[in-house]
Amino acid sequence: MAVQKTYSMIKPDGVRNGHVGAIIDRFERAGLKIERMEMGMVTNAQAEANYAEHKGKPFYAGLISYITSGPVVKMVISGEGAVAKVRSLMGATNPADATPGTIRGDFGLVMDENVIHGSDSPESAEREIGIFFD
Ligand code: IDP
Ligand code: MG
Repeated sequence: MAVQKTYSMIKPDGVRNGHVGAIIDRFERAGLKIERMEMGMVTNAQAEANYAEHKGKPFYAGLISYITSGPVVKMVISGEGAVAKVRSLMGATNPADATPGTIRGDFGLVMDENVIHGSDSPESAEREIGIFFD
């Protein structure tokens, strides 16, 4: 394993429902480092770039309008194997399937509002960090 960087984002429902502190606590307890962090809105252009792979899918329009609907917390996270570590702390995409003890398993209810985003590979991480941070 090597030290990696990944991009993670607490989605509008995670912020609105007051889970920011708990989520950051889980990352830090796992030994990950918050390198950069910013609260703010996601622009339409950022949302479309981040979710380009889903363009054309039935849920795409809803996903773009949801992720731009309210403030998010944007983070660059680093650590040994950070990409997979963040994905494992997040849990399955559908909160209904996510294991209790994971962020989505504990704080999410439905696929459309699943609390958190995390890059799925080191290549995605580099691309996504470039979308959200200069
Ligand atoms: P991931 O966030 O676990 O990487 P992806 O398959 O990359 O999952 O999907 C990106 C996001 O799109 C999900 O986090 C979720 O918010 C949304 N999404 C994915 N599939 C569906 C669906 O079938 N219905 C509604 N929203 C979906
Ligand atoms: Mg994904």
